[in-house]
Formats: sequence, structure tokens, C-alpha cells
Amino acid sequence: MKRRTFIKTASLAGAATLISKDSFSATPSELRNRKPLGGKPVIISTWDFGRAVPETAYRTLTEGGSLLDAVEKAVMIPEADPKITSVGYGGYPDRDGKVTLDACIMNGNGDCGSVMALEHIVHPVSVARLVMEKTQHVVLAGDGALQFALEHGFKKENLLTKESEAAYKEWLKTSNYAPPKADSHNHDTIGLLAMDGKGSMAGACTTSGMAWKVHGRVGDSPIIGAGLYVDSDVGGATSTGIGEAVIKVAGSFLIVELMRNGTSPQDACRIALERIVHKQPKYAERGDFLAGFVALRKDGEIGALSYRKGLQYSLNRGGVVSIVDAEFMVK
Ligand code: SD4
Repeated sequence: MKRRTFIKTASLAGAATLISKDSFSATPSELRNRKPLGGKPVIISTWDFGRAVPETAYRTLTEGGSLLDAVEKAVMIPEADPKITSVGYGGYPDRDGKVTLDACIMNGNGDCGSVMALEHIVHPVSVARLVMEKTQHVVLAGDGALQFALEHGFKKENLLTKESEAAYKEWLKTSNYAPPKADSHNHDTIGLLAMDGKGSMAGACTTSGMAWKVHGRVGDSPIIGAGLYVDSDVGGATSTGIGEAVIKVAGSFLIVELMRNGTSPQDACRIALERIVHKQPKYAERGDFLAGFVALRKDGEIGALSYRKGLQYSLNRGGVVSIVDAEFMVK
């Protein structure tokens, strides 16, 4: 079989289709269990934001950059892309027409920084990194975060594109708040985890959050432990989907702690999603509820699971990139 055209449908109920766009044909479970190749880096991120994302993170590491450089540079790609309506520049605004961005960054020693509801800055992840490196704090929010960014040389920009403004005007006709369905056409938040060849890790997560949200709403993505958590002793996890649901179970922290206690990354993702719908059955009742996690354990084993079908993840294992449909829990 030609690797480029390899498409395999897993036969297990609820299992997903693997799309291997490159030279890496394996089932999701084979991918999950593959160990780090000769001590080479492993990168995993939510959705398919293009090959440049996992390639950039990998190249940064192999060219001697730090883990923080790797995760920051990789997620800056969708942040700057005006066509991506769920991250950074071009992201859909809130119900007042304002684009407010959430982002965080964390390394495996527990150093972390975060910005919440930040306006006018194309690269919130870079501001989050500066919060971590230049202040005694972890989180800056709203106007204070903007002031901090401007003081550190970031340029104030209009993040609304012609297209996102047109979408907002269309939405205003009904002003009906319904979080957009998360699927591969509505590319969602990027959460990215990177491990170097020695098992040290870092992660970043960045988003424009839910379109048409209440002004000032902050999702899971910039909340350490909800949208992202990394511990080089164990591994990391990051999330996408309805942030409120993920916050309620401290999803990423939960997954890392489960892995610490011996649960596999895939089972840890499943337990976190089960926890959400066990505690809050209303989410399971919603036909379009989507939350998903990706996880990376120190030995290179990965997990990736969404509540409903639709999540993809990007993987770069030892320099080989694959874009994979994640397994899901319910049809
Ligand atoms: C949020 N989790 O703000 C993010 C956005 C997202 O599907 O991933 N939406 O809730």
C-alpha cells in the first residue's frame, strides 16, 4: 500500500479513522504505544493546523532551541494566520465585536505564564511567556495584560479581519449564542506538547475562545491545570472544546495525575471525559458537545480522545509527521 494514500478504518466500535498523510502508517493504538525513537523529540497538538506546526516545534528542538522556544514558535503559526477563526489574528470576536485572546505556556518544572482576555496582540503566547519570565506572577488579564504587552514592545493591532467582521455582522442578525460546533472545519484551539529526546517537556495553548462569548469570558485554555498542564516527571496534557466543561474537572491536571499513578495516557483522557459527563450530564445530553484531550507521557506514549467524533491531532515523532483522527467516545 502506498503510504501517502494510506487510510485505514479501525474496526472497533467508536474507534476512529486514521489518516496518515505521510510516511507513518499505523493504527492509533500502534502510534500510541510507540516509544521515542532513539531519544528523539515527540510533539503532539490538537487539530490539524498544517504540517508546519509540528515541523517547526521539532526543528526548533533539533537545531538547539529550548522546549519553550519550540512550543511558542509552533503555536505562533496559527496565531498569525488570518484564515484560522479560532486562534489569534482573525479569530471570531465576542458578542460585543471584540477579539479577546487566551493563552498560556508551561515547562515541565512548573514554570508557567498566562494571559486572559487579551485584546489587540497577535501573539498572546509570547506575552504569556514574558509574564512567566519577567514577572513574579502567573496570570495577567484584560487591560493589565495589554498594558504589560505594550510596555514590552508588542504592537497594538486590529485583530478583526474583513472576514471575521462579516461573520460577526451575520451573527448579529440573530445574536443567538450557541458555541460553534467544534470539528475539523472549525479548527479550534491549539494545545501543543513537546518532549525533547531526554524526556523534558513543555506545552502551550492559545485560542480566541468561543465565538460570540460574553465579553470578558475566559475559557479553559489559559488556565493552568485546565487547558494545559505539564510535568516532566510524568507528562503533559492539553484540551480543546467547550472550556467550561474542562475547567469544571481541571481536565489537564487530572490527566497528568492519572498518568502519574500508572494510568495510560489514553485511559487518562477517557477518565477525564467520563468525569465531565458524570458530574455534568447536561453535556452528554447536548448533541453537539465536544471536548477532547491530547496527552504525552514521559516515555513517549500518547493519548488522544474526544467526546464526539471530529477531533484530529498532529504528531511529530522523531521527525515523522502524521495527522490522525482521534478516537472518540460516543457517536
Ligand atoms: C475555550 N477550549 O475557550 C476553548 C475553545 C475551544 O472548541 O477549544 N473551542 O473554551
